[in-house]
This record gives sequence, structure tokens and C-alpha cells, in this order.
Amino acid sequence: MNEHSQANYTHALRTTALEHHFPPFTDHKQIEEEGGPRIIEKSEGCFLWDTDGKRYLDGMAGLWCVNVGYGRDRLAETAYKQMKELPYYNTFFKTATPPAVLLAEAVAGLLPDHLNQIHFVNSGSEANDTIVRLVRHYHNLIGKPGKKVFISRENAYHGSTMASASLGGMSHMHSQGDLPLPGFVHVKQPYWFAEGGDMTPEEFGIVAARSVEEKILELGADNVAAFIGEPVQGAGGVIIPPDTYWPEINRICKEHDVLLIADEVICGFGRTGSWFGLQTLGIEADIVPMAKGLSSGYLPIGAVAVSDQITEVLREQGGEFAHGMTYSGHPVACAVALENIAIMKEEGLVDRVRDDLGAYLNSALATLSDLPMVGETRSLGLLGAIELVEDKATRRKFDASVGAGRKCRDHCFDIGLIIRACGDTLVMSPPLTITHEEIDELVAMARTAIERTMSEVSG
Ligand code: PXG
Repeated sequence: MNEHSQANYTHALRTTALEHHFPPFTDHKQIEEEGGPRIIEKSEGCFLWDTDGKRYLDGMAGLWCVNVGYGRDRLAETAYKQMKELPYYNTFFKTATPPAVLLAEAVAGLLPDHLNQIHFVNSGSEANDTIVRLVRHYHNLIGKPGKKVFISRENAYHGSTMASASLGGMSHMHSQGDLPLPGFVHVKQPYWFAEGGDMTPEEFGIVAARSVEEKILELGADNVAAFIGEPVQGAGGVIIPPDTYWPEINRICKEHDVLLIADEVICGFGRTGSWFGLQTLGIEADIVPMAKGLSSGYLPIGAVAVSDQITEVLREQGGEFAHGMTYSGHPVACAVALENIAIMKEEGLVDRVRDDLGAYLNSALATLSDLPMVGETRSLGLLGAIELVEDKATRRKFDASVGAGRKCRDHCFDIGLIIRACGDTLVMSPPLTITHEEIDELVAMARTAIERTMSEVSG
């Protein structure tokens, strides 16, 4: 296509998008004013191209999911082969398919010993919705019908359906759809940089964990079903808890007989340098939702891993588990996920994050600390964050009306880098295949974007 017809093509798609495509997590009026969405059309490795031929380094791995990077022929060939063999069959009513069975075995093999049963769904939201039903059902079966309330954290993200958004702690989501539903409460997040005040991170980790215990005591342990937390909060701003946090949460959940759910939708599949974030951080979970990196986003699939203790009760006393979706354990998605795990193992991607890339990203981000606007950089594995602040010494944030994070994110796009802004926290989660040179490129582009933002906000 020549330049002229390429521009026409882009314009036509953007206009049609405005006419017919009702997009998620988008201000519809704003994209209309901007002439429509940017249209991403091609990919390879860690890079994306839009319809104008502009190249972007994808510092987000899509939406925290393309762990093996773009352009994997093996995954495309696996999907093609499975579609020819058996494009669809369900896993209801005493039936299964080879990919579903083999993927369940593979996922169980990556998890701690007590997590052996894997229930498939199509997304992280469905995984968490499923867990709400499953946990309530379990407590009814064991004669503790009062244990129904879920404790989560402010600013947590657990999905977008009615129950998973109720589990989440995002107030701007709650205000749409009259959420949370009854039976969901939220406590302090372990976000030292924003909320730790004069405490050391270690002291604050204990305080944040104890807010769970205080809530349990307030509600009565007989009324509390479970606590859910992401090992590292992703969409909330890559919030890496102080070292004291998760050990204290383990103690509290055990002591008060509260199930512990580790939401691994972002942290799972190598992101933190172990197969699961719970292994990196020592979380003793009873139930583990996952999605995203399970198939590296090549096809939609999620899963819930359930402890032996719970599955035993469901098997012995539960009768038929009356829950499932048409596409639960879809054979093509399962086959692709299985191949995705095989690629990760063969290329040693998880070890690479633990032994090399995690430290490399950490030091590369730290070079940004000389910028007056950078209050902190932090990372764990290939989850990274840059805090933009008005005053470094006191960690004082900009007034929300300044929109520093949003402005900086937009500069990144202009320069050719995709990272996300959670308020004024820039976050990233690149493919696990990223090279040192690409990390250097990412950080250099982030520096330019922050410098442009600094001159913009300081007049
Ligand atoms: N749990 C966690 C921890 C997530 O990050 C979900 C559950 C829901 O998964 P599904 O597959 O239903 O989207 C998520 C999803 C963002 C962003 O803006 C993050 C997610 C989804 C959309 C946007 O960072 N995380």
C-alpha cells in the first residue's frame, strides 16, 4: 500500500470503529473527539505495528499476557492442527478431550503439591466468578453456611463481571453497576510508597496485613469465607508488598480458618521469576485463579486450581457441580496453552526472568532515579513501576487534575513505547523474551517521555 491509501485505510477503520465497535475500558466521547482508536495490525517478538506502519515496543505484553512474545508459529500451527482434529467439544456431562486433560495435568505439575485439580474457564473474570460460587458451595457443604464474606483489598483488580468487579477494589468500577454486591469488603493495600507514611516498609507490611485480621475480627471469623489478593497487584500499579506482608497473611488466614486465594492472573506463568507468584513470595494458597500467560494470550483461556482439601469435600458430598461455560476447557485453547507451556519450558523463560532479566530490568529502571519527577522505581521479575511525583523527598503526588501519568503515557505512545499509567504510576510487564537491548530501549524511551512530561507540567 502506498502512503496515501494506507492513510485512507487507517481513517476508514477508525471511522467504522466509532460507528460500530463499542470498546471496553474506553471513554467513548474522548475517542470520538480524537477521531477513533489507534489500530494495531501486526506483531513480532516484543513489537507491534499500527496501520500507519508505526512501530511500538510493547512494554505491556498486550495486557500483561503475551509472555512468550508475538509471532510464534508453533502456537498457530498447534491451533490449526487441533481445529482440524476436533475444533470443539465440551467438557460437561462426564466428557473430556485430550488437550483439556493434558493441560490440567501440566498446570497441576507447575503448582505446589496440594493443588491438583484444575477447572477451566475462559478468562480471569470467569475464574474469580467461579471461585465465589465454589467457595460458598464448599462452606455450605462443610456445615459452615455463615462463612460467606470475601475480603479483598482497595485498588485490587480481579475482573470485570459483577462478582469479580465486586472482589476488585476499584472505586471507579464500583460506581458503574452499583457495586460491590453484598458480601464483599475491602481493606488496606500493601502500597508502602503511597500509604506507608513514616513507617518502614516492613512495619507497614504488618499494618496492611493486620487490616485483614481486624476485618475478620469485626465480621466474626464464622462469617468470612476467604481473603483474595494478587501476589503483586498489577493493574493497581505494580504494588510489590513489603517482605513482611505475605507471611503475616498466611498466619492470619490459617489462624482464623479463612481460605486464601492467590490471584495469579498476572503473576502466573513466569512473570515474577517463578511459575507462580505464590512460589516467589511464599503464599500458602488454597485456590489459585489464572489466565493471561496460561496461553500467552494467543487464545482466551483461564483456570482455577483447587486444593485437595476442597476437592475432596466437593467430590464426597457435592453431587453434581452445577457450573460451567460452553467453552470451559475448549480443546483449541487448551492445546495452545499446552504448547505455550512447552515453549516456556524449552526456552527456560521462567529461569531467565529469575536469573537474568529481573535484575537487569531493576537496574535499568533505577537509572531513571536522577530525574526530579521520579519518586521511586521498583520491580519484581518482569513487573516494573515508575512513580511520578511532584516532590521526591516527601513522596508527594501531583494533583490528579495535572494528569502527569496520562500525559507521560501519551508521550510514550508518540515515541513508540507502550506502557500503562495507573494514576501517576507508570507500569510495565514486557514479554519474557525481551532482550537486554530492548530493555535499554524501553528505559531510554521512558526517560524521554518523562523529560517531556516534566517540561509540560512545570509550564
Ligand atoms: N485478576 C487479575 C489480577 C487481573 O489482572 C483479571 C483478574 C481478569 O481477567 P480477564 O481475563 O477477565 O480480563 C485481571 C485482568 C489493566 C487491565 O488495565 C488489567 C486486566 C484486565 C484489563 C485491563 O491493567 N487484568
